[in-house]
Amino acid sequence: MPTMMLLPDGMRRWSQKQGVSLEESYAAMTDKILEFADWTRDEGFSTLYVACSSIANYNRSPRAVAVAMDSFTEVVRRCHHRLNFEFSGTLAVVPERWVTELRTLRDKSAKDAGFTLHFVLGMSLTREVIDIFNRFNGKVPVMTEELLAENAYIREPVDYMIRPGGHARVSSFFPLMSPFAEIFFCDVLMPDMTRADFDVALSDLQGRERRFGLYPTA
Ligand code: GPP
Ligand code: MG
Repeated sequence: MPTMMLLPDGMRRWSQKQGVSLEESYAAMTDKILEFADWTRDEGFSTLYVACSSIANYNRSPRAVAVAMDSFTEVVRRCHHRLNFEFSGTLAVVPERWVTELRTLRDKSAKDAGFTLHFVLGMSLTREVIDIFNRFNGKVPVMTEELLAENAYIREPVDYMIRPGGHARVSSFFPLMSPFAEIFFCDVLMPDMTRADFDVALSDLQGRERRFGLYPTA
């Protein structure tokens, strides 16, 4: 079963556009991620990864961090009874109260639901590699691809990535072990994303010839 990764973006701009608070805008994101998970599940994906934050995002104001973390956590509060929930990332940069609640929700989540929602927090490719190196330095003879994969924030390859919000970049959000992930960028701000926008993204992604570095098959 294929895997999907969502990079939600554009909540500050949506709050300005709608003339609402950041809290209301992030609440709209919460609703939309829940919908997005259902769309993904309906389409036969095994897992939806959500790139919730980079390390740099924790340098925002305490209020901005709290609004974002509360809104992501609210997603899990509302759906952990009907899907499996996992999370990973640079957890040392995430304020403890959210890590604690996410751990509790993960442990209570529906492990055999057949669909996983997986949050990645504090993403950073350099920090990810440095932390893995330091964990194993001197303890293994050589670093291997297997060891890297077993300890990466996302262990399996991500097939498709969708980034709403109008920015054609992945910044810190690229999954380390997914060199052949197909990426779709769209202008719609995350809270405005509709099922029709999702369908356009998915049919574009599914229509691509994935070559994995090879020449096309004849
Ligand atoms: C997306 O919207 C940003 C995030 C989902 C990361 C927030 C996580 C933190 C821990 C702070 P935005 O807030 O960047 O809006 P815009 O793209 O409109 O500036
Ligand atoms: Mg942004």
